[in-house]
Amino acid sequence: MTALVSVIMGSQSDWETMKHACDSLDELAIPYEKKVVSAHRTPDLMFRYAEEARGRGIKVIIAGAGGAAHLPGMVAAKTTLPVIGVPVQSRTLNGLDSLLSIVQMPGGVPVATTAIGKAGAINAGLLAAQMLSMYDLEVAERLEEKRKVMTETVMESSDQLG
Ligand code: RP5
Repeated sequence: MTALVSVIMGSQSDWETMKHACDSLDELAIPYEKKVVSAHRTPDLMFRYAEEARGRGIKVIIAGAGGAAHLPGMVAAKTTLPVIGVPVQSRTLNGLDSLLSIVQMPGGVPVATTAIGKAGAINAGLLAAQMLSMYDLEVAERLEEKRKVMTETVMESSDQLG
């Protein structure tokens, strides 16, 4: 099945975080591709990848990076597809460096930035699905169902407080 979402990350070490974005997409049966593309170590590949993504049928790009996290912003500079940036939690600065690197884009080149780490990666997958759901009613239905289950789970946990 042709991938609709691209999940890219600056390093293999980001996978521990970015796999949660893939889990969200798997749960909603959305076809995606995943790849390591580094802004600093493979800049030419990054530009080519961003330039060709729309032509290959990709609708949304999720880009995760940590530290000097230039990947989401530089990919956004080379495509008009929506880009969701996930700040990976760095060891030295806890991900605040990643967050600030990704979130402070100049006017004209947007990146939708999520929370740092696992929650951000989960939400990046969900947000990509919600974008697709504007034109795909089956995805919209799956999202509604997922919300319903989440609500029921919270209600049940509340009942068990004693
Ligand atoms: C960034 O540098 C990556 O996104 C990663 O979060 C960070 C560290 O990369 P490694 O040194 O672990 O490969 O480009």
